Amino acid sequence: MRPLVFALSTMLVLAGLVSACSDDDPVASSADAGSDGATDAGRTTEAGHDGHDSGAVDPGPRPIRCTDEELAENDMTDGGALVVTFLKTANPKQYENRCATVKVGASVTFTGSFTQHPLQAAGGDLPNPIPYTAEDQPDDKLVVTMTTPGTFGYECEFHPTLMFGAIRVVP
Ligand SMILES: [Cu+2]
Repeated sequence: MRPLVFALSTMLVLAGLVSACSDDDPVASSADAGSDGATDAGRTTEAGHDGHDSGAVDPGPRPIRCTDEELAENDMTDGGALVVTFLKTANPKQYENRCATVKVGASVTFTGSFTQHPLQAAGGDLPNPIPYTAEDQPDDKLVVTMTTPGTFGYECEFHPTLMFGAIRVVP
């Protein structure tokens, strides 16, 4: 008999915990909304989270998604022309030559379908010379002249987790 009572009371306690938890959130958030102090505290906490609720909060500077090694591996500082290629079809595929180093004054050619894969700046130094480009270009080529030193990230607007790179520009 005692084990049964124990089991029943355990279930009741667990059920109470579950319902208490599910009840807590709405109560807490409406309390937050009604109190300036609590709302401010909530915002401070949100700002400390990376990614969570970032839609409403400025996430701050974004990191470059090329390592120093990757940038150095594709070294075009001898004057070679950097061509970054991507597909003309909708299929998301990583940029080729996605990480590279060039000299100030170098022209970088992005080539592929910009309507299928809109190009946009993504992280690194500012201002980023890589312009937002969502329309197809003559010969599918966009030429960007790198006029200032820095490391400049870019990505596909539609597939930012699959298509991304960076160009380091050295004096
Ligand atoms: Cu894409």
